[in-house]
Amino acid sequence: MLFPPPRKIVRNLFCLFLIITTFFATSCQSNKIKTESSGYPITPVPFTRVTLTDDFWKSRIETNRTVTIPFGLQKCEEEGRMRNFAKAGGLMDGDYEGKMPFDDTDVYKIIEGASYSLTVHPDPALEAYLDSIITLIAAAQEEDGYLCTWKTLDPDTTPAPWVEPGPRWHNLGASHELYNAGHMYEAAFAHFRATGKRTFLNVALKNADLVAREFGPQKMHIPPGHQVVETGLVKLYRATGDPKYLDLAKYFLDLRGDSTGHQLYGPYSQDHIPVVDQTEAVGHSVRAVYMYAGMADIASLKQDPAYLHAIDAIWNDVVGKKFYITGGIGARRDGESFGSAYELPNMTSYNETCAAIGNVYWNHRMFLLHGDARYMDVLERTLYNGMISGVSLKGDEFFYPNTLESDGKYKFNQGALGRKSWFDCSCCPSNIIRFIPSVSDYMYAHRDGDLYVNLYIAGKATIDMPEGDISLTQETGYPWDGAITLRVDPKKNTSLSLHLRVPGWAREEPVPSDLYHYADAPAEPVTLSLNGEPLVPEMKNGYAVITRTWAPGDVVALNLPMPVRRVEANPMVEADQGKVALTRGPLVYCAEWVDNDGRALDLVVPDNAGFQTEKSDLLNGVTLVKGKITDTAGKSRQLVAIPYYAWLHRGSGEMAVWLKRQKG
Ligand code: FUB
Ligand code: ZN
Repeated sequence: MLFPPPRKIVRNLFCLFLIITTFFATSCQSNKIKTESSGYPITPVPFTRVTLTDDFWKSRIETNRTVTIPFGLQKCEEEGRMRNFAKAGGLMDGDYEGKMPFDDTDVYKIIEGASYSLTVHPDPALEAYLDSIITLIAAAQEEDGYLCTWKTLDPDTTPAPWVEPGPRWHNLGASHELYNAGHMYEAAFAHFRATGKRTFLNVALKNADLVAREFGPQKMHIPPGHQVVETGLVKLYRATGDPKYLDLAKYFLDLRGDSTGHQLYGPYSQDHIPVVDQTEAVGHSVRAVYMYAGMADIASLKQDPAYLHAIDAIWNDVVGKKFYITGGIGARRDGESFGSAYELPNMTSYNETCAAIGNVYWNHRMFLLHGDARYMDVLERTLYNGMISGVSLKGDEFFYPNTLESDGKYKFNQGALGRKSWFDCSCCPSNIIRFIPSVSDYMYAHRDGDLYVNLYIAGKATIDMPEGDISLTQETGYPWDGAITLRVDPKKNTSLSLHLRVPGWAREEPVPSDLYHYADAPAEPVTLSLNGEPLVPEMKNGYAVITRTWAPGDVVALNLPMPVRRVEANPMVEADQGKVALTRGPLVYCAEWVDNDGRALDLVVPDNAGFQTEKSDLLNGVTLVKGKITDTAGKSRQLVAIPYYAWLHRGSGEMAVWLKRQKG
């Protein structure tokens, strides 16, 4: 079954009536995004202008489209998330189904991912199904714009013991009403952008108008416990050009650490001091990164130096002290939160998939603000390791935490030892669904006469530069191979600076801080040629910059040597002392029991061990890393390591990213 049949919908005449009236009511309004510019100094090239031809991401996106999206929709239908909207809209009887006050958001996030998917892969059946769900969502919206199904259905009961029942906006630290709203805004923006239809956007705007009426200095003067409404509001600002939404986003951020209207929630919700005074990443990691993304939006769109100063400091704290080599963040299981500086345990590492995705959102914004490749280094490391590990190769099972070590016994994944098909709190699967289709959003960007190439993924892009349209065609086997050719095809001869990111991993800097360093001989140098002639480019902020007048058919070849590299952690990271991690290009490797005689935690990788790589058909065609090593008993062993993202597809057992360097 491709999609769960929208049976309750087509049968319902009332819904048909709603569709028709909504259509007529909205057909006179604009179907274009008002502020197409992102509002950042650097403009990202949207994924809609990029066609991928690679094996790695294209197949992930296709799996997301054909497996994960339908699977997520089916789960939402089975578990009552769709019915909750129908019930709140009076289309059927019954109580709220679900254990979380934010089950609505899974539906929103899947609509967001499905909308992005539709943009690059039109699918009338999916589009019609989304129309049906949006009709239900619109029905669930109360007269004045309020929309949160569990509250509408019965404010006197609660889906979870940790949320107090009560009227609207009661217990806002836990109720997730504005968290629901934020994901609704983000999804509505995506749906509008993808389809040009205002159906969902109008629901979101009506809700945001209510929020704008009810929250303010002399009114409800309380921030939400969980951030995301801020970035959602910024998107509504982009959709409409109405500064009210942008101001409201800043208002909510400024409320943090301000106890005049509420008792502070504390560091868990980043509500201990004003955001502009925050310099360290604390508390719940997903809340935090969504907030930092929102702060970046305000720093840029409102050109606010205090915001900029704060997120720069927080970024240094994360990347310098709280960042796993896999790109994971949020070390502590307790409170799903950041740990203290250098607190990066392996076996118990939490690293929620949502936090990795939020970190991508945040770092992309940091790049758009600063134009420095270091943010893309963080983004890339997260993308290829601690984010993509969150979904199985088949696309129907998920990690919530992404641990760096397993003894094959500890059920680290919400009570399971393997990826699970769904969770009571299914934020991670639905976040994967919304994120994957837009991966190519992060590849290219431009500012004036500068064109940035940030990620190496084979495909073709058409970039709308002020100088005229430019086509870029990338050929590469990345992430398995660091040879990249880029054909530049301006419509006519065009003068511009091409900024090719030379990843930190190819510049002897695995991360842009002293948290990790390479502990072996430097790799061969990176080389570059233009139309076959070697070129020594100017290096600026991590980019090889080639400034010239480009002619159609110019070809740049960049070669990023990809030897297996040994990484060591800063001595302050206790968990990694005496250990080494193996990486190759952007990929972090791990040893899994199944390839290593049933064990992984007893492996010893001496400093003089040599490594070979071997292309394989395993796990959808990964390149293996092999080497002669020993074990803790002193026995000679053959190490076989696989990319971290691909572990736990072949049964559970020991796994380690960080391997001992010595027997003792
Ligand atoms: O609270 C909503 C989501 O549920 C959070 O972002 C996740 O960490 C999970 O706790
Ligand atoms: Zn999650």
